[in-house]
Amino acid sequence: MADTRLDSLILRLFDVEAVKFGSFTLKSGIQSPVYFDLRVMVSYPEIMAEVAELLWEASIKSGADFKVVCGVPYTALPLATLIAVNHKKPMVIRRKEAKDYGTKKMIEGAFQQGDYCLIIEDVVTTGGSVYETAQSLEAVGMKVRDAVVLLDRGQGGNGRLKQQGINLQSVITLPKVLQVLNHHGKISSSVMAETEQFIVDNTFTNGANTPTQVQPAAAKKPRMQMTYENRAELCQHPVAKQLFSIMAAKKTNLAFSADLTSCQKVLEFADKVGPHICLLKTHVDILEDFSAEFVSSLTALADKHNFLIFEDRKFADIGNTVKYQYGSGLYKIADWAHITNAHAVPGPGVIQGLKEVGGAKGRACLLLGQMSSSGNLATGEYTKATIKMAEDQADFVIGFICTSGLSSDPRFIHMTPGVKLAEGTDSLGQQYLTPQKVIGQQGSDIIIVGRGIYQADDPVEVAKMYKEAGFSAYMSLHS
Ligand code: 5BU
Repeated sequence: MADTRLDSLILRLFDVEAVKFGSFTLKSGIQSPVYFDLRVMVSYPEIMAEVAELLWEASIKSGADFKVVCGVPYTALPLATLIAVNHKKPMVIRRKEAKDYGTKKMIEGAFQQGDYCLIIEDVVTTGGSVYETAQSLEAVGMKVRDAVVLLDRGQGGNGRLKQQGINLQSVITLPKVLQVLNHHGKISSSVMAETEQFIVDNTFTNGANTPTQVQPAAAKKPRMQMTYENRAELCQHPVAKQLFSIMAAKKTNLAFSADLTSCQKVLEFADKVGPHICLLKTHVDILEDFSAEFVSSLTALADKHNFLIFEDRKFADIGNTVKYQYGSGLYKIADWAHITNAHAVPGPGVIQGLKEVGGAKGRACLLLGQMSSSGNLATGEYTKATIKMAEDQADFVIGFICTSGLSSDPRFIHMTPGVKLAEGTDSLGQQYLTPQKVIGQQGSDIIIVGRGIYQADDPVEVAKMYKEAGFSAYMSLHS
């Protein structure tokens, strides 16, 4: 009987696209073949009612004893409300807004010190949101020992919460969802197998191997809600620290990609747009007249306008070779570029090789976690492995080239190329997103703009527009 109820709920959730299969980037940056978006439930009263009832029954069956209920904001708020009203249990509301920290009460509602509170959640992956909610409740004097969730993704959240003294009861599990959908012909056996493998590969154990693990204790807020000033303070690498400080001081997250073929042109643009950028990106191997004088002039302009220089070299060879490519030859990149970047494809040796040359000179490196061009292969497992590689050598790797936020660690800086004021493509596979989308929605920190600026009729005016668009997207995350 119970199974029939669960089966029909799972099928309904699939019908209303609360569960989807494909390729999705999770909050942690991990690519997942399955995604739950239970927010849509609010549009289906019968689903809401059934979910609330099943949550209630699961909590009672587990023997949870509590006086108050609290939903993890936002999706579980209406569920907690239904439970509170239907079963005459008082509810409290936890505020989520970062700006309210310290100034307003984090928990609204009437309760007694020592009251036990049941936490209600829609989906648990790592257990992080439930734990945060428990901390807020405990901070005001309530006690938490039980939580109930509609869906446990089975990636270790349960175990982690247990370690924190919280019993998590779930109504459905991901294997159950897969089994029901496969049984009813909604997903193929290969999708089912792929998703099962994903769960096995992405189970969060006692801390190892997850991008969220490196988040320092000092980082109380999500990365995107932290100011550049806060992040500069947290960074240990001097280049990362300096970059965040420049972004804060100049109020800009714009990097200019100076993809011009004459030194004179690059220097002219650097001088003109310099006041509006935090970083200037070069491809020195496209310059027809590269010289040591060019390097000293560019460095002088970087000092004059307070921006850093990033040579977009994309190293991709074995450690021993990249050492020479970085430090020797015509360009001697390590001598002048504050930042360079590398593909993760050769393995960690590429970073070690670069570090041998650049480490002593105080240089920093970004890894290419994702690319902007259509059909590129830097996705899924590759991106995940790249994040891990960055975490393992965070003394030299300060962040990523990416199209979306990859790490929750606020010390990692995320830079995104493929940016224009309007979305679109070029004829060779480049894909453009807007500053608002990149910073405001995708979780990146810096927009990299080339043709959008240097091909404009008035590059300086347009650079200001990009600066304004990028910075207001950042500010919108703080207001
Ligand atoms: P555009 O003119 O704004 O399209 O130039 C984008 C720049 O960023 C250009 O120098 C590229 O080499 C660079 N780039 C990119 O576009 N996409 C990527 O994934 C990476 C670098 Br990595």
